[in-house]
Amino acid sequence: MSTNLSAPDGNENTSQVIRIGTRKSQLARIQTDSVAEKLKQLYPEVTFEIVAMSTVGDKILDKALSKIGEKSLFTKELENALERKEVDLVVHSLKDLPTSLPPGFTIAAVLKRETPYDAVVLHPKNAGLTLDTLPVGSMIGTSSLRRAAQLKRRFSHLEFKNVRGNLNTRLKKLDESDEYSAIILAAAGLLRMGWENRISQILDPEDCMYAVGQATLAVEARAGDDDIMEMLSVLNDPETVLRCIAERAFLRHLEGGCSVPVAVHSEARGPQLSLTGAVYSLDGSDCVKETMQTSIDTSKGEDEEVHRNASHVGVMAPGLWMASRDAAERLGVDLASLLLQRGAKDVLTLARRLNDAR
Ligand code: DPM
Repeated sequence: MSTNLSAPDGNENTSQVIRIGTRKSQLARIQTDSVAEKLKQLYPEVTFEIVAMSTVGDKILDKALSKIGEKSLFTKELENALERKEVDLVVHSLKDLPTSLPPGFTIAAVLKRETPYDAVVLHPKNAGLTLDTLPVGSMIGTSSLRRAAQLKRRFSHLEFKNVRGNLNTRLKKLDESDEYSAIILAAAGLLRMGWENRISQILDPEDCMYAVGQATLAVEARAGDDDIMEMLSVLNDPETVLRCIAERAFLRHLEGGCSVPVAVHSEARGPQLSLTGAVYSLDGSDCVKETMQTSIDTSKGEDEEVHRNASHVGVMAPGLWMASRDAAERLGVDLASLLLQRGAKDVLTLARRLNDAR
């Protein structure tokens, strides 16, 4: 007779408990809940618990993101909790995850990307207007150097000013004062919050390209945790994985980060992955922008065992063909090299120096 492993309450399937770490903001909670829901449906026998914590990025609200100078602003406390095994996985916005993760951590899932574009949220008194038709000198709130640079280039009649805080705080600052005529936010965040009625305009990539990894949820885990990695790998969306590997490789090779104005646009059309990348001077007057393509295969591929733990810019996606993951990474590196050849280095160096001096 086999040993009786059942719990004292007689429940045979003594439940495995998986703890999911999240930041405390409402957006972070919504994002984490959506991933937890998916996992519960896929693994009904497992109990998932959510553990919320504050991060440096949530606590320092009086400084522009690009000035705090800490890369892992929103991720460090969560990674500490992962390391101490207080949590087993952490849900992030991929765009907040540095392109080089600390050793021992990995991105074990990249979920299907939502609308990647930025959106304009108007002060209610400006209802009906667009960035084009706002009066000369209108103040636009954003602390993203990427958004400010591109929009200054395209809408020279507007002024720009930092706005920090979580989404709730920003909308409040917009609505309850006369400081800003409008603020710019990622459409994805607004949609997840259920605030689509506040979106008055979605910015076209011609006017404003998005940030690396924008509108994409990622799940971080301990690199050696094979069971968790296996569990999470089914969440991967092949097209998003390859686009984001290319985008992250581009940013890493440029030595970008959130303190420089770098923007991307990527598309997977059948066997073709295309990536457009650009760097801007802070005032938008200089721009180096190029597009490159590569061939990929987004069908799920069973690679050899040796490739299962291969990481591409921090992303592990064992169910996807290694050749495609390599090609996506090379695309990002090649595009960054091309931009650097065309003068991106000087543009970035100056932007960094000016931003540090502000
Ligand atoms: C990063 C930036 C911003 C966030 C910089 C950028 C926006 C900062 C600002 C790296 N992280 O985009 O150029 O507007 O002052 C952030 C948001 C989301 C993830 C909110 C937003 C939600 C959307 C998503 C903050 N991180 O961008 O409006 O999952 O991409």
